[in-house]
Amino acid sequence: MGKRIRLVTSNKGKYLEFKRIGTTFGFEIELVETSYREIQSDDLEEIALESCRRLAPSLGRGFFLEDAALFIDSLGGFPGPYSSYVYSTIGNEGILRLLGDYQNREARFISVISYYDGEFHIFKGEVPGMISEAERGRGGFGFDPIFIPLGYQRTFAEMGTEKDQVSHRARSSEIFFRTLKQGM
Ligand code: ITT
Repeated sequence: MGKRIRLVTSNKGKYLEFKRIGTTFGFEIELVETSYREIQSDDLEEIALESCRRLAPSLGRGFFLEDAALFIDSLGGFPGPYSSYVYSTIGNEGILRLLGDYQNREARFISVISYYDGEFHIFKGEVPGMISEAERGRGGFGFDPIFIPLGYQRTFAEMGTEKDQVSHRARSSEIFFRTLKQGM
């Protein structure tokens, strides 16, 4: 069995992805469901770091959390740090409607992991791509049915576990787990 490390999230889809990716690096991810208040900021790193700081006194060493967001170029980076709120209000359908028939459908997903081991560490991953014309696929979660990573034809929701090789989370996780393995 791998080394156990705790992840704080309320998002089951996110947990399942970290669990799968963690396994490939020899880590066992344990889910911690505890509520905390996120600060508002344009800066994902600041949000992730501050959330981690708030949880550190009660959770102690050896946990991480992640703040992820979708940035759409034609919408000036919207929904960005408001991704969670936008997803739960207007959802994928609302995003497609907002984009209408804009020619430029470029977008990116960013993942920022914040880890506490007595000190605070940040690991960032990004994947460029496009917003699809319609929702496609049943896998994944959140905005997965409308995001096509650069170099692919399928949405994240159509890719299944192949998403683990190319996503923003795959990229932030890779640096994170490699660094952890080296003993920081
Ligand atoms: P926690 O903060 O509790 O971890 P959350 O769902 O609020 O859960 P984020 O703030 O990181 O997580 O995510 C913001 C929104 O972006 C949220 O609606 C997610 O569903 C969505 N999202 C994050 N990562 C995603 C991914 O890999 N694919 C599709 N949507 C994603």
